[in-house]
Amino acid sequence: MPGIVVVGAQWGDEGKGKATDQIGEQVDYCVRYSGGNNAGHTVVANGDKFVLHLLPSGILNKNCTCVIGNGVVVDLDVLAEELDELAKRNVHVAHPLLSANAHIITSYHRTLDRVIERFAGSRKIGTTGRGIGPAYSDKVNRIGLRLQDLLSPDSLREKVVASLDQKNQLLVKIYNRRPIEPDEVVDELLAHAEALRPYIIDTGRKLNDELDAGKVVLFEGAQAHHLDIDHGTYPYVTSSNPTVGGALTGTGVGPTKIDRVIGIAKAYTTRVGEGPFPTELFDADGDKLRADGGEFGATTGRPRRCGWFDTLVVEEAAKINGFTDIFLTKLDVLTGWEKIPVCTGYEVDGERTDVWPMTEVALAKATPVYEYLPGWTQDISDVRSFDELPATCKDYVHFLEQRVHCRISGIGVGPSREQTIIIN
Ligand code: 2SA
Ligand code: GDP
Ligand code: MG
Repeated sequence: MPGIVVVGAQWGDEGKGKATDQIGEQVDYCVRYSGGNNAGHTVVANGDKFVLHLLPSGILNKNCTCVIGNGVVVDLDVLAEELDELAKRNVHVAHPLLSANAHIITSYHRTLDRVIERFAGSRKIGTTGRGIGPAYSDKVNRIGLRLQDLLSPDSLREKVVASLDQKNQLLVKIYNRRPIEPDEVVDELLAHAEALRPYIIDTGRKLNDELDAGKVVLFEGAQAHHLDIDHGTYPYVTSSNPTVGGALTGTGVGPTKIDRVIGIAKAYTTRVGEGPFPTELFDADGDKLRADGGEFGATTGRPRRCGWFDTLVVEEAAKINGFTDIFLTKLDVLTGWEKIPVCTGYEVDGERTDVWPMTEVALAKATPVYEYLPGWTQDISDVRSFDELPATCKDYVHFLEQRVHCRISGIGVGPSREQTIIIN
């Protein structure tokens, strides 16, 4: 089993960190392929909680080499801080290998992200403010800085000057901010250069060589299908490709090396930031899901919007990414509801549909159609085999499986590594 991809099936925070950490025990490499430190991936290992933003979630597994692929945008301060934080907690990990082609998030990207959001008013996206969008914009505009530029200070300086030329005009004339001094930025970046030099490599070549030698590589998605710049609820999306294609372009590995694509889906739905969310609850039920599930942003601490499981959301993700199987997480959070609503269709302009709408206008009008499944009261957090789950809980899992047309191969019944049911 050479290449395994983990992809979020909803709007993020499905529990990808926990799944990646767990699979990380059995793989040789764990690679981040998209996004940056906008991600908040939680791993609970031996009772200790770690929230990883930029470091791959396999980092806590001693035998797993971690890689930050070319599709990632890297904030150098955050990389150093995350490694320091682990060391302070007496967790000594190997430094990840870094793609020479990965782009850099600078202080001006962070500034622009926050200023643009502030000026956007009602059209804001609800970004994490980590500079993600501006860094990817520079990449696409071909004025980005890459990790390899840290190895050539003169060329780095030229690129910073060129990039700031446009941005300073915007900051001063439109946003009424002070211009940014190129030398300050160059100094900030070069302060990291010597420490990073040994780890900046051609990760595409390395991963392919290792895959050819029979090693197993796990590609860890960040964010999720419906936050994808191409397939998500545009414009309320992140600026990269969390979907399965991003695992290829974001690392330099071909599709023939991938033989498993695991979708991670929460047993209900959450979203953080702006954008459409048909099953969102605005009442006490939503507050209860948020409280029971601890639904607060792992990076920003923002309360997450909560709602019922939406089969159209997950079926679409399963189809477009070609999920081989799904891990259903946080099923324990649903314990205690007498009836659990599941959205199995939308009404749009009086017409029923059971597939994801094509246009944002149709999605904005979609009202969910629910089926109601009986709940269960038994605490399932200590259950470790599917057969031991309450009958109504098993029925809930089977119902979702049928509606999303994909096998559920694992169930999360708590945040710890061992609180998992594997279904063979
Ligand atoms: P950005 O910062 O440009 O990527 O924001 C664009 C949209 O993408 C959403 N986004 C996320 N959604 C869920 N979880 C994310 N990570 C953190 C977490 C979020 C947090 O694990 O909880 O702490 O707030 C994440 N990262 C980006 C974002 O909300 C925008 O809707
Ligand atoms: P990610 O971004 O997809 O890695 O998810 P986050 O870490 O942002 O959010 C998932 C949250 O749910 C974290 O606090 C996890 O510790 C927790 N979690 C993951 N799986 C389960 C589960 O099966 N049950 C419960 N109760 N919590 C879980
Ligand atoms: Mg998260």
